[in-house]
Amino acid sequence: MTATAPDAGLAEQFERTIARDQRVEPRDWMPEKFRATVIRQIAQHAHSEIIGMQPEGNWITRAPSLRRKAILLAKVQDEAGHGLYLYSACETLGADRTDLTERLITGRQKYSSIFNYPALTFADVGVIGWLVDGAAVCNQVPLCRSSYGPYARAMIRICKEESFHQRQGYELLMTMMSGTAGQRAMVQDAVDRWWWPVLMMFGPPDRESANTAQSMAWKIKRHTNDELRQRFVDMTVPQAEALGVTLPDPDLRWNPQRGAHDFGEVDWDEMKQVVAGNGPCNAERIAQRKAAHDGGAWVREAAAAHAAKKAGRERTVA
Ligand code: FAQ
Repeated sequence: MTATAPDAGLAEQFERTIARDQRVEPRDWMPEKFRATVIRQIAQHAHSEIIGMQPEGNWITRAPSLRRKAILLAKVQDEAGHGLYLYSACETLGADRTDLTERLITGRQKYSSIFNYPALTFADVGVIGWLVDGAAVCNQVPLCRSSYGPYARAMIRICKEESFHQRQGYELLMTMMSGTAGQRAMVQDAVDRWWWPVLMMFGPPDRESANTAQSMAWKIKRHTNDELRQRFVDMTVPQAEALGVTLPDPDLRWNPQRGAHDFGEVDWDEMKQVVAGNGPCNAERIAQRKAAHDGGAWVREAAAAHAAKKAGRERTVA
């Protein structure tokens, strides 16, 4: 592993790598704070993918057709893959996966606030694809240029899949919007419930973001939270118009001077409450994750016993 006490040469080399827009790789020396920041961000991201399976996963058995069920099953499975991929990226920094899971289920590490809201109707499945995956893509495409190599490379594949998810959500909503008045109302209701929580996915406003300045200086993050939130709003308004839904913000309008949309203030108190564990579904999400983890203990034990036996056999042969 890497040295903890740098000589000046190692620290300079790290700074040069960042300044030249090159990637920091697992074996390179890095400041401990850089390592801790990247672990924190990737772990939170991994946990979000895993917990994020729950709101939509609840609809797999209730999907309205076999086609929709197959699509949803594949999407939720993709999220599991993203989580595992990201836990692996964390392990390249010396983090331990069991420890990360412990931190998640004991509330010591965060996951995205968005997954603490319930998916009440099948229109929510479409809106999660369109808006939640849409926000994820907007936030994560710049992370393909993140300065930590394994994270940046993981993001390339993840973004391709998330963008596919976004389009499947939009297609589902298009279908519902060309259906009955009841279906159209269901889509509008889902948009009304998800719009503001989706804007919270980009993090607190820049003036309150504890980590942005350092993460930008280290090029872990490439844009601030507010920049990406603005980009998402600008990208989504024409999509909402094409779909025929109204975004629930009376202050939302094009500002020709800024060349961007003005929009209303997010309820930051609500976000703080949800991040602190007091959202509508926090307890349920963690309880379900913990039950799955406990239920899988025998599989992990069996896999470890098998690996030990196999290694023993290989040693005997050698
Ligand atoms: N929820 O100083 P900042 C997805 C925390 S994946 C909860 O601004 P930073 C795929 C933050 O961690 C969605 N906590 O932090 C999918 C920090 O905590 P700490 C996840 C939040 O890191 C789709 C504190 O607040 N995506 O959707 C939230 O510079 C559909 C101060 O904040 C990623 O993780 C929040 N919304 O910026 C799956 C992308 N916002 O530890 C299933 C990668 C902030 O200092 C279905 N992550 N916090 O106490 C990032 O880009 C960044 O980490 C941000 C936060 C932008 C999320």
